[in-house]
Amino acid sequence: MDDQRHEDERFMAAAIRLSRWHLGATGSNPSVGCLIVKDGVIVGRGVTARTGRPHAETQALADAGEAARGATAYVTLEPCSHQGKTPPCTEALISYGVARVVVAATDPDPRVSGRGLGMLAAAGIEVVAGVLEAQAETQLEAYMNRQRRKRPQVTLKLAVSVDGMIGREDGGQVAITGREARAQSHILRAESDAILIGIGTVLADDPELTCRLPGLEDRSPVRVVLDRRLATPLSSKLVAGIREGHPLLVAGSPDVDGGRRTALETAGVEVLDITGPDYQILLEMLAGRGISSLIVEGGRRAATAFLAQELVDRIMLFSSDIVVGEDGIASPVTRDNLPEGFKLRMEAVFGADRLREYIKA
Ligand code: AOF
Ligand code: ZN
Repeated sequence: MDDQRHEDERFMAAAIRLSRWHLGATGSNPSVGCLIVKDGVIVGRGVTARTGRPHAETQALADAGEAARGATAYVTLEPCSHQGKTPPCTEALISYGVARVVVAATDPDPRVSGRGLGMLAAAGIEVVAGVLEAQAETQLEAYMNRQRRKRPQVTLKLAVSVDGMIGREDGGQVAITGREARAQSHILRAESDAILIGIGTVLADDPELTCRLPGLEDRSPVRVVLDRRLATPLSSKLVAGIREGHPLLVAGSPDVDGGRRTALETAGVEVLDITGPDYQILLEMLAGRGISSLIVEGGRRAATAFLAQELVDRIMLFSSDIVVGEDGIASPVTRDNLPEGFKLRMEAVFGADRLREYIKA
């Protein structure tokens, strides 16, 4: 590999690492990373701001200031060419006098797609596209998925005991994984836009579904409950969390008695009308609100429904050495019983537990 290509890949890898910083925290916008490099030295850095603006490039350029003149900009996603809520990043790159722009992935957003690269080239800037494209696509996969398929990327998260169980029939909470694995699942929450469970799990476990890692509480996902009869208790921790700033959506039937609906709405719940258990429609509604990534976190019914409707794109399977025994609830997925078409992408150890990530080919 020639020296230039090698240097481009090295800085792009750093830009991709930087882009992870705001994953799941930029609203409908992807979390993009940008580095401005001059004579082999990073002179400016930026990552898409929380809630989505300003974009990565304008922040990196402001950080570099005059040093951006004649420099190379490394951007994980094609710079935008549209006049959105902020002026296009291509214009900023041109006016700061950047000499080269190296891009990893092109932007499927129809307002941008290819036009960003074209505008830069037309201004006499050397444009190199496709550097570490596959890695950037993986980093941006939730956003790419929403743009291309008009629905969020769905991750099924399961914690499975050594005897293949995810809980106990009597409803008591069973700690299947340990502290380290739980912390990792909270990182997953921080990096996701939304998290979903069924009403059965609400009633059995009264979960919060927030990210409770110190300092990351405000990275909690939007919480969604599948609750046909609108039975989510007003006294639940989910409802209490609304006052702490964690939105709660309840997807239920429009036929339910209006009193229930009003009570939930008064408590700050947003009720989504879904007429049946067709979750493709629900996913489209979530995508329409800018949600690109969704974790399905329980229980067995919700997991089974999403699997049966072939709406799962990724499985995060935590496994432990705990034995649940006789009255256990069997997991719809185990290492030896994967749904068709899933392939292992990553395997890691967290304390005494193991995480395997499977992705649909
Ligand atoms: C960039 N740099 O850091 C990001 C980009 O609503 P707007 O105006 O903020 O535009 C959203 C679109 O901007 C989004 O769909 C995607 O095409 C692009 N995101 N572009 O140049 C960034 N986050
Ligand atoms: Zn932009």
